[in-house]
Amino acid sequence: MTDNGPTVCVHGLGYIGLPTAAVLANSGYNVYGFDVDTELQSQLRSKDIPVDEQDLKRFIERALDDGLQIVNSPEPADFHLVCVPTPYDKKLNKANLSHIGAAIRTISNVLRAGDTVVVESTVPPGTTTQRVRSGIEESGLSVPDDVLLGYSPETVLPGNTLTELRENNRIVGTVDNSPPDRIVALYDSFTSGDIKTADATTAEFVKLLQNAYRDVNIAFANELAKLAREFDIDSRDAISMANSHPRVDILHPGPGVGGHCIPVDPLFLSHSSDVPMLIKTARKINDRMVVFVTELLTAALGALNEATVTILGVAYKGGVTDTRRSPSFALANQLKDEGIANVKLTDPHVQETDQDFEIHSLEAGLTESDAVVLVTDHPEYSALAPRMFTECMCGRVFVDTRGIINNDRWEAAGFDVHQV
Ligand code: SAJ
Repeated sequence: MTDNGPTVCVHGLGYIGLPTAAVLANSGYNVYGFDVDTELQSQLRSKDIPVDEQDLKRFIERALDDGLQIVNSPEPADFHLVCVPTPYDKKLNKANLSHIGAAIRTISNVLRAGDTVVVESTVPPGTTTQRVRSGIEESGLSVPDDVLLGYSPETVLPGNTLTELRENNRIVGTVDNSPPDRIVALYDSFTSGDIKTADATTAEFVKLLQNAYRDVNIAFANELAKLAREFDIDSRDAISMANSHPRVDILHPGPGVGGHCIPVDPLFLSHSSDVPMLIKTARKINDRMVVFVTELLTAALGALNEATVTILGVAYKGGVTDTRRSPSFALANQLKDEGIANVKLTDPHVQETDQDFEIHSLEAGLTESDAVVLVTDHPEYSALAPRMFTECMCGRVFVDTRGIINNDRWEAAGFDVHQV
C-alpha cells in the first residue's frame, strides 16, 4: 500500500469483487477487501485463492503480496464498491437484496462526507436510487450532496475474467444525475474499454437486458433445433448458414442455459411486470431443453426404465468448474422422473457438488452404460476417442447436446449418434 493514494474498500470477495480488488490494487489504489465469510478471509490471507482461472489466480496472488489487504470489517475509504451476491428468491419470486442491505449498513458505519459508493451487484432497476440511497441516508449523510452514489455493472465472462475486466466497455450510472467523473476515473484506471455514463437505473436495466438478450437468442437457437428435427435437418449447419447473412447472428442450441447469471437476470426484469412475454417464454424454452434431450434419448433407447445413462459434463459450460444451475442436474432429475434406473454424472473438472449426485470418473461412469449424453462443451470432450466407450458401455447411444463430437467417427465405431 502507498501512504497517501486514494483508498477503496471492496465489499464481497466473490468472482467479481476479488478480481476487481486486485486490478484496483494493481492500478495504484490502496485497496481493502472485505467479505462477511471469515473462512474466506483467512483463506485469502494465506494465499489460498478459490479461483480456477490460472492467470487470474496468479494476478490476485501478486496483488495480495503487493498490498491488497483482506480486512475483518469494512474500513473507511474514498470509494466503497459493493460486489455482494443478489440471488433470486424462488419462493418470494423476487431478487433477494438482503446482502446488499447488509453491505450498505456496514458501509454506513464507516462512511464519511465526500466518499463514493458504487454498486456492482446485479439488481432490479431502481434499487440503487431507492433502497441503496435510503440505506445510506439512514447514516445521516445525504445522497448526492455528501455521498456520490452510482451503479456500474460487471460484465465479465467467467473463464476470461481478467481480460474482460480490463477490456470490456463499462457503464457508470449515478443517482440524481450527479457528475460521474470520480467513478469514471476509478474504472478508467484499469479498463481500456469505453466508459459510458447514464443514470443509475438505466445502468441497472442495461446489465439485465444484456443477459436477457443472450437468453432470448439462445432460446431462439434452441427452438430452431427442435424445429430442425421435425424436418430432419442439422440445426447447427442451418444456423451457421443463416449466420452468413450480414445481419443475422444466432447463438448455439444446447441442453439449456446454466450459470448464476443468464438464467436468473431475466427474472429481475420480469418478476414485477406484466410486460415481458418474450423474456419469460425464452426462460421456459431454455429450461425445457432437458425435456427435448430426454425425448431424443427415449427415441433412441426405447424403454427407459432399465437403462443406465451417463451424463458427460456437470459444469454449466465448457472449461469452467462452476456447476451452478447446470443443465446437467436438471437433465439428471428429468431422467430420474422419467424412470431411468441409473443416471451417472462425470466431469474432468468437477469432483463433487452440493447436489445429491455422485460424480464418477469417466471410466466408472461409462461402465455398463446404455447411453451417453454430452451436456457440457468441455474442450477435452470434442477430442474423446470411442475406444473407452465401446470397451466400458453395453449400449451404443450417444446424444451430443453441443454438437462437438465428430459424428462420422462415432458412427463408424458403431454408435447411434443424435445431436441437439
Ligand atoms: N449457452 C448456450 N448457447 C450459446 C451460448 C451459451 O447454450 O450459444 C449456454 C452456456 O452453455 C451456459 C449458459 O448459456 O450454460 C450461459 O453461458 P454464457 O457463456 O453465455 O454466459 P455466462 O453466464 O458464463 O456469463 C454471462 C455473460 N453475459 C453475456 O454474455 C451477455 C457475461 O458477460 C456476464 O458478465 C455474466 O453472464 C454475468 O455475470 O452476468
